[in-house]
Amino acid sequence: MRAFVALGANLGSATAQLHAAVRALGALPGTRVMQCSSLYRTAPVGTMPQPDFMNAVCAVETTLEAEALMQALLDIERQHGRVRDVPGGPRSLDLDLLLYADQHLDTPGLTLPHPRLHARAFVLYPLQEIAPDLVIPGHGPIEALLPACVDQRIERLPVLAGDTEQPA
Ligand code: PH2
Ligand code: MG
Ligand code: MG
Repeated sequence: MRAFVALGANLGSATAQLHAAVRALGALPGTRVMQCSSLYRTAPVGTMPQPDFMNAVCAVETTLEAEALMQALLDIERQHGRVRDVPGGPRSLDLDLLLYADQHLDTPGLTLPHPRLHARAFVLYPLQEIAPDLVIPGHGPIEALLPACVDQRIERLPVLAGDTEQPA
């Protein structure tokens, strides 16, 4: 199945964390990373003042079921030092399952499609970069969702591989 994973970080070596996360995704059982977007520097969305984020989106092909994949993402977060102290606060690594094939799911641990993906520039722009024709189940074509996010600051960074840049 094809799934899309959002990657984010705004603590420590954010870019290095995202690269490490891509490697960890590719090492999951039955899972291959098919595409990665550029890195994006993005203004924090939400009420809490915090540093800019680095964000990206990857497409994976996986034989894992959606809930097993979500558990694996949480394991990778923990292995990379994620501490869940302040809800919505800065994080060293955040991996969100955005879409899993065209599956709809609503369980305590996982909602698919991700409930906020359609309103977040830091997800939609990198997702559009790797899947421009994507139709978000329940929300429509990705390009139709972008105009509502134009007020969210986002900057596509030119270099991906080997980058050591950190958020400002
Ligand atoms: N993640 C959040 C809340 N706000 N803002 C940006 N720019 N990038 C994120 O990844 C992000 C956020 C909760 O997971
Ligand atoms: Mg998140
Ligand atoms: Mg998360």
